[in-house]
Amino acid sequence: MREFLLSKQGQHPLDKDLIFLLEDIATSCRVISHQIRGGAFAGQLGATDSTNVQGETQKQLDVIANEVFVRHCSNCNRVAALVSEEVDEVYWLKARPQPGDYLVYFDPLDGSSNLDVNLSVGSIFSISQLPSAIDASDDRSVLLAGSAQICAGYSVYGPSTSLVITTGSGVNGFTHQQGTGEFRLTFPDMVIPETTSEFAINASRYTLWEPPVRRYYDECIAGTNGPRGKTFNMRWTASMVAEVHRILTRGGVFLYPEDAGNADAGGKLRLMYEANPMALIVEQAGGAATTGSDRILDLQPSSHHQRVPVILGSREEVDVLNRYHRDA
Ligand code: P6P
Repeated sequence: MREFLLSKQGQHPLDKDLIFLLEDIATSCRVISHQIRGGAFAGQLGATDSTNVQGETQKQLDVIANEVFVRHCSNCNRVAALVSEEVDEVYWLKARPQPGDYLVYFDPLDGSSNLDVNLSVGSIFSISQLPSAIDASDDRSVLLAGSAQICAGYSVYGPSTSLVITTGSGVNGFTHQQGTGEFRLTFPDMVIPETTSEFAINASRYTLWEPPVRRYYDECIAGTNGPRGKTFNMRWTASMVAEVHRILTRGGVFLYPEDAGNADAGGKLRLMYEANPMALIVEQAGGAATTGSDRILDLQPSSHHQRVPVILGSREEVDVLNRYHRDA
């Protein structure tokens, strides 16, 4: 991966410190992948007796994955702060952060409810830079809009371990080669098809949805005799990373809308370390990412664990959903 990142020195020069940080993140993903694949032997597939800031019971591997990210991201002396799904407070690494220092936001193990049933899970990360010198104790400094991200990526721990990254000039996919331990470029310049016939939503929440989402879903399942005039397929893997990777690979649209069950919390998915990185990746691959009314990357965060509605994927379908929200 390093040779690939260095090769981009021409068109879009990457700071050497950013390359080192990305290598540390890639190492985190390799270590987490190894821990997961050995989880059953180490009796680590189960839950702890603690809950995270999200109010979710933490899996042992959630805690381990968080520790791995913290340990490796702390290597770089340009990392000023870490924001983790698994930790309530902002983790400041420097007493006097400097302009240009990195802010790293991550969900160390997304979809961990899939672990004990051996389904795909992943890690999601986002990197921004401090715009100005600040007092380390000022947590508001990490509340940057998604459009400020300089890098975003995720790793899928599935049949193979993939690492997908954007640094603002397209999206590239790497696969972990077990023999050498390298992440080798296997999916250069990933592009999301403009149209799709595949949608992903947790349909068990149908009665909770707002009208525009029900309208979209009803029309998809109405098939060729319905208003869309074509049949759709549905997928739901309860792992955002796996859904996004499928969409990057063959197209599709993913929805986790605000509904009557999560409206008080603002939605289900978290803005800083789920929606923002995935929105940057999807847009860089030619897709779109909105809340139904706003472009996700334009949102000004109000807290570092803020939740938002998420609709992302093939541009044509996201446009249909935006229109239905406007009509409503
Ligand atoms: P549900 C995993 O917990 C997650 O945050 C996303 O990765 C995933 O898309 C969603 O929640 C699954 O939600 O309603 O299926 O439990």
